[in-house]
Amino acid sequence: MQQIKNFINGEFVGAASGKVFDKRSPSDNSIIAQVSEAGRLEVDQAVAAARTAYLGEWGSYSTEKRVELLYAVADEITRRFDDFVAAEMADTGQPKAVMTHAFIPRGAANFKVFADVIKNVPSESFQTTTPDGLGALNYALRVPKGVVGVISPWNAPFLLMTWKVGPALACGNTVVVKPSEETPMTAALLGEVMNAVGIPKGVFNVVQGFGPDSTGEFLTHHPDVDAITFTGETRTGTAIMQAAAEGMRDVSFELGGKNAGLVFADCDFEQAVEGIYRSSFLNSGQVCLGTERVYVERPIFDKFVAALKNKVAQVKFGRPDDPEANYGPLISHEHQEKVLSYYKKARDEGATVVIGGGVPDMPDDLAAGAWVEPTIWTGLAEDATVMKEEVFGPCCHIAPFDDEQAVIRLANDTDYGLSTTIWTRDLSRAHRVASRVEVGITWVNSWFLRDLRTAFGGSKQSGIGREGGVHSLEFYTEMRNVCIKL
Ligand code: NAD
Ligand code: 6OD
Repeated sequence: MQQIKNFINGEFVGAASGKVFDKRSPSDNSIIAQVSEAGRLEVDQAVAAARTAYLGEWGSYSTEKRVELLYAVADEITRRFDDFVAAEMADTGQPKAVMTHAFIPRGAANFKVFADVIKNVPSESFQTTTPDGLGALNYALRVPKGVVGVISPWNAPFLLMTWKVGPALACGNTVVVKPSEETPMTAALLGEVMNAVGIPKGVFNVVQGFGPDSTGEFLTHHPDVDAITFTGETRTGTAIMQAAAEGMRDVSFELGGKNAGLVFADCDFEQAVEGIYRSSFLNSGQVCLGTERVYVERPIFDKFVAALKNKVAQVKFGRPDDPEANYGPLISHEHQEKVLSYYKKARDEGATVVIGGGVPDMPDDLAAGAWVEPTIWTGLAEDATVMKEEVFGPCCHIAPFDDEQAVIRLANDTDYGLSTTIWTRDLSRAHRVASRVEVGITWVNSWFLRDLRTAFGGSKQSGIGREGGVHSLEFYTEMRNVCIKL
């Protein structure tokens, strides 16, 4: 049985309490690892190690030296690509292709991109006039925040964790990472990578465990953590914000979504069907940027529903390494229960189930996994529960619309504001609609296409702040002004 430990001050350590928890396979519910649950003691040790490294060796490195090491981290991830792919497949149950083409390469890119950003950051300076006519020179020093707590979710664990660790380290901070209890493996592997390339002890630490009354809470309440970056549910964000208020720590939050896809009759039909299929069902619908509300212009509504149904009918459930399979389970039985309760609610509130709605028949060796059918609904009122709350599962509701103004109102009628996709060949319409949807990112005729130099984040209850490219510096550094009288 694989034993996964905490990574503190460059060493893999268990919990002094001896506490471990089981990590189960989403595909068949078998126990695939035992994970040491970090208690207050281990969190204290990790934060102390991070502080010492910040004030010591790491803090003394030049930007060039950090950049060189971050490139080495990216190269070592690439060298151990297969290990990362295998670990993430085991943790999430998602198909190998998703890992090899998207999630793991992004982990390496997250270090390179921010190494490049930090090399090219200019500093600002101002000449100020003074009554004696000699003037003063003001210039800005950009300094790291210190010890950053990174709390990450399970849906794209390595991508989302490194998306925070990369910029944090590039800016000269040290980190204590708390990955999701559902996906402990790739964070532990990253500890091996850090040691292999010579990242000083204490710069990167991992504490494994749960959220409330456990590791996550101990970390977010820790007084020696200077800033907290979090990706996860909006409700958890609220709890973490309360913790961060003690000591006035800064937060950066990437939270839930209830994203709309707007399909206009003038779209490239095949492209739109494929795009909505991916955005609603990739990773078994467990993508914050995914589309759970689809609005299709009335002249193509019936044809669109039939085409999307046809694509969904072709999914092949199976293990991540099954070359015939292209569709995985949900992360856990707990999440399966939640998604199935939304499926029931949709039926109770009058949905027409176009396809899916339940648990698929699986062969005996997979029957204990957390499987659910990808599901399409039509016919719900706009105030139905699944039109308002994030399901975070493989499902979407499709409704017809008649005009541009009306569909913009529908898209914006939500507490969330993460992403929108617009499918149209009319460029003027694309610009018009993109400027009016209240979200952090709008895709036109595409989805999940990311240039990591752009600002990423959510509006309304989908987040606080923006990360990406130079925007990450706003969170991972602070500016100090120096004024020199000339
Ligand atoms: P979650 O909020 O349940 O957990 C996320 C992390 O927070 C986990 O590591 C968990 O252990 C920890 N945690 C939970 N309660 C905590 C507490 N009180 N104090 C400290 N830590 C705590 O989210 P999840 O179920 O892992 O992920 C799914 C959610 O994440 C969805 O809502 C999804 O939309 C969101 N998400 C958002 C983005 C984005 O970029 N906006 C990206 C991915 C996922
Ligand atoms: O691409 C990213 O940087 C990012 N944060 C993606 C989020 C995916 C959500 O599931």
